[in-house]
Amino acid sequence: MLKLSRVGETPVLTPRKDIPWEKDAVLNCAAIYHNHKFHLLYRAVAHNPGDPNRSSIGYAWSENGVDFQRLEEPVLLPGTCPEESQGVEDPRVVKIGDEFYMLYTAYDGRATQIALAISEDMIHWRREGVILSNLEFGNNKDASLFPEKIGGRWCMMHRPEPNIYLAYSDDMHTWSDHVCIMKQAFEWESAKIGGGAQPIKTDKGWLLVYHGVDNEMRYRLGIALLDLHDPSKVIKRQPEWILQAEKGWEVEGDVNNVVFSCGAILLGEDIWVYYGGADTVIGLAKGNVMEFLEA
Ligand code: BMA
Repeated sequence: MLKLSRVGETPVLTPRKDIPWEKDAVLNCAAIYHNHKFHLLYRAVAHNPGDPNRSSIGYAWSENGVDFQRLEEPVLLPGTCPEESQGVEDPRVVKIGDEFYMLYTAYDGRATQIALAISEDMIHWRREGVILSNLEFGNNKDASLFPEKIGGRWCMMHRPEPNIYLAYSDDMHTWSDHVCIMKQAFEWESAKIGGGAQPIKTDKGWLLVYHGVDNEMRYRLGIALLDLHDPSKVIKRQPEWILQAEKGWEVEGDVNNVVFSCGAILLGEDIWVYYGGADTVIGLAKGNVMEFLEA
């Protein structure tokens, strides 16, 4: 059974109190290994009177995956278009060709919709706008692209509550053939499930770290494997969670009892899972996935 082990006792990223746009929380980051470096696109939150929960996206990088440097300025700011007036949240990034594709949650204070941005360097992002609106499935979140075409089309994972769906597209702007691929199955995910990290390609299938929420609103992480050629087929899914909130900084924060991932990196046999702790800091936990992949 796979259980993740935390790397160290403390988070790898905490909010910089003197930086207005990230002074209150850093959480839920995309993670990519590229050019021998670890890159995070992370959600940063500022709570201000009259504007209580505004999210931007920041960029951090590291040689060893644990000690990060950060830019002073966010790479994506909310408020540049009406759909994002209150926030840009929970980025998930994949590399396609020479570019990085980010799906994130556009939040206008009411609706959550899926938006796309593209970058060559992870710092300058070109907005492509909302690609899955709330008119189709209601509020939607937890979306990630797959990093390559499947059966000749782009594939996206998304989450109209409470289950995980796939959708397909020729151009990344019009999505069809929505299909529910995973429903809540275990007690620890009895309220809802949703995508976590971007799908990671292995020779056994697409490795998916996802989240489950129980009836007490505790967020845990789980792991599943999707068929390489038809990811709507779930090959296996571990009944037990792989990470739950246990450390003080996962148990208590902006939202208590939350571990929530938007990005993971597979290096050799180990998966490195970056996750938000209590919606306030970013932690890192690792685990060897060979047994899960081969069992
Ligand atoms: C989900 C998302 C995440 C957040 C989690 C726990 O719905 O909004 O951004 O980490 O709730 O609050």
